[in-house]
Amino acid sequence: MTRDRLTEPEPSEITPEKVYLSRRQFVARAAAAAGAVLLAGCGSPGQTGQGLTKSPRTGATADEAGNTLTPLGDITSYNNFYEFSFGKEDVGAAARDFKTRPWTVQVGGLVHRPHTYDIDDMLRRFHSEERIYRMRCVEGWSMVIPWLGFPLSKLIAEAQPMSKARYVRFTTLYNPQQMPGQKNTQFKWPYVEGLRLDEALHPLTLLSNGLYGKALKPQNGAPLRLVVPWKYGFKSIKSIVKIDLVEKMPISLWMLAGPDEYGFYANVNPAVPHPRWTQSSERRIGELRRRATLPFNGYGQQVAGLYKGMDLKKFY
Ligand SMILES: Nc1nc2c(c(=O)[nH]1)N[C@H]1C(S)=C(S)[C@@H](COP(=O)(O)O)O[C@H]1N2
Ligand SMILES: [Mo]
Repeated sequence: MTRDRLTEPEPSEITPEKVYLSRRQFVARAAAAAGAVLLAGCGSPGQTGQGLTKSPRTGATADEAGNTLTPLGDITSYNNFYEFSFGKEDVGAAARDFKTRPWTVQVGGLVHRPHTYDIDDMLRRFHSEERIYRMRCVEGWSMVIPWLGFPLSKLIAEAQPMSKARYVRFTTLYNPQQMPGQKNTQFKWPYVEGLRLDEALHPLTLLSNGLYGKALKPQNGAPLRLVVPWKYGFKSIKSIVKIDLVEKMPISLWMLAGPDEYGFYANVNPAVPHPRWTQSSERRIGELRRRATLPFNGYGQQVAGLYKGMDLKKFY
């Protein structure tokens, strides 16, 4: 299973050409991947620890469509979090000492009741539930993750949006001291993402603080990250400090980094290839053969109505 990770596109293929990786980073990543091969086969699926494939919270082992949960160890050791590292298998170690307390989340912009929440007050106020979602990265790999979280709509309702508010803008912590990747000036930090207000209010849209029944690890976006399961993974912004209701479409970090490659909507769409690779199939982490990618990542019944009348090829 670890072995086919070697066939993933290299970061140099994934990131826009503009922000091409240094050879040193590439070599370090290849070495880490080669070392990991030796560990393949360790751990017993469905049991404890790294191989865990059963939610301790609900006992669930699969999503509503029968897709088995990705083992905990894979979810926590194969990450995209450029603030820490471009190498997926290095993020966990690089983020290990990331300070997630004290932490505040500022909710503001075009709202009648702006509020800065202490993260623990927020989590006491909005109770977390388990939601098993498929996550499809724009790079062509996917996982099935038992998140803990609460609907973003509850937080937005409490803020009372003004009628002018049309979009929601999310911002990750900016702290180059703690997040060394932010010293790379080829990206415009902090990481920013956005949703249309109706997307943000959709019942599937989650603010997550945990997975597999436990608090998020830093590499997965602790202490609070967004999860939008019908969009490519990059929309699911990590380690959020600010949520603003705004009038105009927010410009995300990825729209700035690769305007021809990463759009605002980023709905999973097998019919629209990335300019440099297909989106018609994906590799589920833990499986050898690729599987077909589904429109809206399989959540079309719930979300397709949000895009009625829009040309989904144009609005990537
Ligand atoms: N702040 C921030 N959020 C981020 C990213 C990032 O680099 N920085 N990477 C995104 C991408 S490309 C993906 S696929 C998912 C990965 O989430 P995971 O590591 O928890 O699986 O996080 C998204 N959120
Ligand atoms: Mo991604």
